[in-house]
Amino acid sequence: MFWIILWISVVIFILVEGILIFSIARYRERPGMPNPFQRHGNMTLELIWTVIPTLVLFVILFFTIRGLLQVAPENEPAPTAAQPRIEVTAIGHQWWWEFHYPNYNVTTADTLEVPVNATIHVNLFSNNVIHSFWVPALTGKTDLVPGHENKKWFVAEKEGTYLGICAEYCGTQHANMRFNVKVVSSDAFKSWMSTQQQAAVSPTDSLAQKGQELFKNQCASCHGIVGVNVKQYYDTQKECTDAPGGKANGTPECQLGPNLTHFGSRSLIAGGVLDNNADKCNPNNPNLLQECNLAKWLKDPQGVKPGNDMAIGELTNDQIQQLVAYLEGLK
Ligand code: HEC
Ligand SMILES: [Cu+2]
Repeated sequence: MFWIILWISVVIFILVEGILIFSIARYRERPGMPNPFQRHGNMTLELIWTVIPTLVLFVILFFTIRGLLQVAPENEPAPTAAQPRIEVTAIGHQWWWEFHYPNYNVTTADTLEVPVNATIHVNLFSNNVIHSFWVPALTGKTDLVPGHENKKWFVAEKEGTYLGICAEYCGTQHANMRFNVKVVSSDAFKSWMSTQQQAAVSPTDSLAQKGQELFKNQCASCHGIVGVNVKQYYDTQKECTDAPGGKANGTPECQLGPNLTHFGSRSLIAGGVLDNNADKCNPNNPNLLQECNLAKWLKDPQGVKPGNDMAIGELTNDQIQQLVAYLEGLK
């Protein structure tokens, strides 16, 4: 449709500009010329320049309607052995994405991992402002509207990692509200899922153990780690509602920040504002604070992503080293 409209416009542009330039040159005023003939109310001309644009617009209308029918949503296919159905709730926060898999009781953030050739049924939930779920290479935009349950479905036919973004302005860090859709084989999905379902590993080295203590003291009010400060994954769609019975942010069932149980296996930090470059995050790296993005984040979350909800006091470099050792070990 784009190319058709473009070519129609190119033809009209060349025609109109051509006549204009020709007239400017051919009929320009010369010394001693009389006033030109004044024409008014010519029926033939009026008809020509009304009918031609009308016809052009009808041609465009035809291709527009054809395009609309091509992209109109079909009904969600019934699940089969070859094309199973994976249900996930995408929860829009200011400003990061949480993904809850109700049938597996798993909650993660920043990356939506799904099997190839499956029907991905996405429930869209927000309890704050309107966001919009958009993965340009896989599926169109659908809004997350507080108090209104939207849903959508899509099928990814090729393995790979696809960029997703929030497509509805939702506050100052709206542009840093990205996510990945990681499409993997169904076997890889199963093994990823069985890891995700386990509680976090207990750290064995002393640096990471100190990191865990720090986490319990300074981070557990906003972040959940299964096996440390929360018993199981929580479903913020159910828990963090404004409705009666819904819990306030900060209760164990409804944390303000992302669930970190398997943070070390994730590839993005805080809505994709940084990559989780774990290879640079060996706690013995002498340039940890310059090279490891997790360390940068912990050093100054407000500098990296101004206005975000992670407001913490300053950590010492030793504390950052301990937290990096602990969190990157949570594979
Ligand atoms: C006041 C609540 C709060 C406290 C306390 C807090 N955080 Fe956060 N944290 C957040 C929020 C909210 C985000 C997401 C910010 C965003 O992306 O906009 C976040 C993001 C993160 C992320 C990125 C996670 C991801 O999946 O992208 C890490 C890692 C993290 N915090 C670690 C910590 C550590 C370690 C501490 C303790 C020193 C801590 N946080 C204390 C609220 C908090
Ligand atoms: Cu948003």
